[in-house]
Amino acid sequence: MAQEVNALRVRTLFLSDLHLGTKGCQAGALLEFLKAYDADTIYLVGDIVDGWRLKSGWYWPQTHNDVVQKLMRKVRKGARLVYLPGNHDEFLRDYIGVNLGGIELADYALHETADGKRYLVIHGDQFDLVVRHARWLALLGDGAYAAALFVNTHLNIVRRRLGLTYWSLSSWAKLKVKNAVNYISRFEELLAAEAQRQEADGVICGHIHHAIMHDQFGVSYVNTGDWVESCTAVVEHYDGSFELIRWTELQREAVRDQSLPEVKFSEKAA
Ligand SMILES: [Mn+2]
Repeated sequence: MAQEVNALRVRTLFLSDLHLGTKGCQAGALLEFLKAYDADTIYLVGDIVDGWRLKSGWYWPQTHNDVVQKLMRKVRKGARLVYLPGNHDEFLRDYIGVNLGGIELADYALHETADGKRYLVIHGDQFDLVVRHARWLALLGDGAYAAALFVNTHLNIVRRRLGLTYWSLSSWAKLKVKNAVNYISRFEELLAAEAQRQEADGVICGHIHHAIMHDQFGVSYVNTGDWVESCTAVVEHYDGSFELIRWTELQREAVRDQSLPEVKFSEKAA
């Protein structure tokens, strides 16, 4: 076992798309990450528990429980936990505004950074145009699409039908790189526009499993990524600056650094 590391304290931690309850969730890596970082405020930016998958068969190993326990332990130790449900944990949208055992549930949040900037924090499925890829919708055209979006927002059952095909960006990207790039930039543009509409300095979202930080669309766009493929998170330091953490890459670097003396030793021995 690795030596116990003192957790690095940050002002805010943003995590999304854990997809607990699915085999894809990299709960082990996530646990290590949660041991390494502590925060005053934690935002769970949607798709934390995958309710759709759980319905089609219970998958809940001990490590997934450990993740929940780890988060709750942080709450007991004084962290503020804000949970903004996404489309995969939309069953929690029925509890918006409720405080569940110290967890604040909300549709979206406006986060103020240490240096006074305001960020819209939201999962992002609300602005997902991927429903366009449902063939019957594409056939109906733009007017029907707008109507469908409205229905989508108001009828859980329709939403679930639209989303039932779990859409994996990476597998789709392999299929149609150009379309995926267009899709991502369209999503980013819409989220940036919503941030501007709400007079925020930026947006922090998840949903498309594509971690990145940029300001190509007039405001800051921050995507927290996911813990299915990329194992990424975003932290806000005490000076208000943001950092995108690519956990598996950090781990690889750490292992490389630690193994250097060993490599030298074995070279000598050989
Ligand atoms: Mn989502």
